Amino acid sequence: MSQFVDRVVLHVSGGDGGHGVASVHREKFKPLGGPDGGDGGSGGDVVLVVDAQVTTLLEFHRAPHRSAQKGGVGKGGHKDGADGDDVELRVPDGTVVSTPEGEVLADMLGDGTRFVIAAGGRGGLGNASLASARRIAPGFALLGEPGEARTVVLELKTVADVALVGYPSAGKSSLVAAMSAARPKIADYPFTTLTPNLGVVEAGDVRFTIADVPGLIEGASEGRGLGLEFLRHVERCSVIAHVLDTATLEPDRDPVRDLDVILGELGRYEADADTVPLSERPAIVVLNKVDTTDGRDMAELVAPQLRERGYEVFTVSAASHEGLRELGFGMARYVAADRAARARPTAPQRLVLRPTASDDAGFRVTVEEHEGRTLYRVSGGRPERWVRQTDFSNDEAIGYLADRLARAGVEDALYRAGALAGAEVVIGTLADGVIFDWHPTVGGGGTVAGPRGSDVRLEGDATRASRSERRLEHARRMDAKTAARQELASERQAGRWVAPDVTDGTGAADGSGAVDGTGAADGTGAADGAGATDAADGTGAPAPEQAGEQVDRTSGQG
Ligand SMILES: Nc1nc2c(ncn2[C@@H]2O[C@H](COP(=O)(O)OP(=O)(O)OP(=O)(O)O)[C@@H](O)[C@H]2O)c(=O)[nH]1
Ligand SMILES: [Mg+2]
Repeated sequence: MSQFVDRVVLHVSGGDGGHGVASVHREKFKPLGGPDGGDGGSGGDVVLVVDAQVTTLLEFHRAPHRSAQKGGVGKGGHKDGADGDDVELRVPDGTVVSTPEGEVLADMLGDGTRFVIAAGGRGGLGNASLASARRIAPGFALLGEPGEARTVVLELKTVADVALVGYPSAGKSSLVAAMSAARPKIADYPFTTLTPNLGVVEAGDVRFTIADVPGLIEGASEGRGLGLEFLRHVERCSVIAHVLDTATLEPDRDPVRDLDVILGELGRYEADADTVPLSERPAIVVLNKVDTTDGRDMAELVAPQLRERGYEVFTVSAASHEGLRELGFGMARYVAADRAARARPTAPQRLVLRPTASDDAGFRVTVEEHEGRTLYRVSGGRPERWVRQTDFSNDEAIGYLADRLARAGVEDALYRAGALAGAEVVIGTLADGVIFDWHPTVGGGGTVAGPRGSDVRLEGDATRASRSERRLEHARRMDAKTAARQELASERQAGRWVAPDVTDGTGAADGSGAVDGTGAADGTGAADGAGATDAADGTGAPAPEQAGEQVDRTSGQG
């Protein structure tokens, strides 16, 4: 217990989602039994849980990297991958979770309070789940998403029920040592204690924690000595115990004057706005070192004055243990009263962090210059997620991505931003996004296929075109596509769009370069998918409206 760790930087990552699988049901006399590829399981979450038995953050200091289990890969025969197990990290009551920049994410109070700190990735859908009237037997599956990774700061604020404050060498650490099992450093020079020492005290049936705060001196609020910084450790204490040295040899000090100096400094400490200022907190006085003759005389002299000022006074000796039993029971009374009054949440609070929820619905297109080229960047929760879910070694999967983007209005937005056929479009960040040469569904910036607007439901057509409209639309699309393809071919011949790793722009499977760098695309899903699609009726002849060529991958990372 000697090491007091009240602030740790923790690196957490949720488990990656398992990949979905593309598979086709096989049975005797029924060679094309339909898609039966299962979904990948979700990755496990990393969850913080308040545990009243835990009193320090020491464990995380020793092992600051924690991650949850991956989701299992889907299998044929409609078998879904298993979900990854969550990882529960036990933290003390009163742990405050914040970002490295200082933004508070959660204030964890109450035994059992839970907080999802890094969500696991969703599993990818298997081809059975992707099948629809439009796409009867998909020859692809979606990749699992990588788990969320983040760095947070854990800080312990409710470290002590009782805060021992006072001048250096008043005997605060000696009292912690005498009353609890903790063994802090004790010495007869000032500022022996540099960080608070925490100890657990049991008095009757009350169990509470006491902490000494590094010694305070006059001017601490202006930074003298160790300053007031350490008072944040006792910001939430139930009672302050002023430890006064009755046997000090310094000429200008006596217990009453010491108390006034400390009260003055506490009054200048600004605690959290929602807590009672430290100077107005219940307080008791502990007159220490009465084992010495001078000390006892001094204690007898000042005790009445202090009682007159309304303090409950305990005369003790950390050295001889005199009065410590009474002091323990006295402290327990204050702690119990405060606990009852505060009505600490007995039921655990439920805290769930969904950091991406707010921007999940929309997306933005921005135009940027990068190394002399114009880039159109699409950023937004959904488009970026769809890219992560795409197996770029499978053209049908790329076509599905293109459909999703078009239906969400990304094409519209690109037109509005001024993009023309062949423009470079990046989805996500340059570092781990994917760069496409853009080939719109409809060329020339004229009418745009599909419903406009950003509120379009992704699956299922919100507005149903009539049959003839749709036929017309299809013809128009095919014309536009042919035109775009010809344009592309001539550009390729002119040598403008040749990427080093792609030769013909359709079948090449680099599988890694085009996918983000998080390791989600390890190729397992893709491999399963490729093996199982041999018999799929959809591979050779994708439905015309699938438009697998719309998004034409030419290069990997920018
Ligand atoms: N005689 C006597 N000496 C004591 C008693 N309590 C503490 N001391 C001595 O006082 C000195 C300071 O004790 P600490 O417990 O280190 O004091 P502290 O308040 O923690 O001091 P800082 O950590 O410097 O703020 C040590 O030499 C202790 O042995 C006591 O009850 N009687
Ligand atoms: Mg000390």
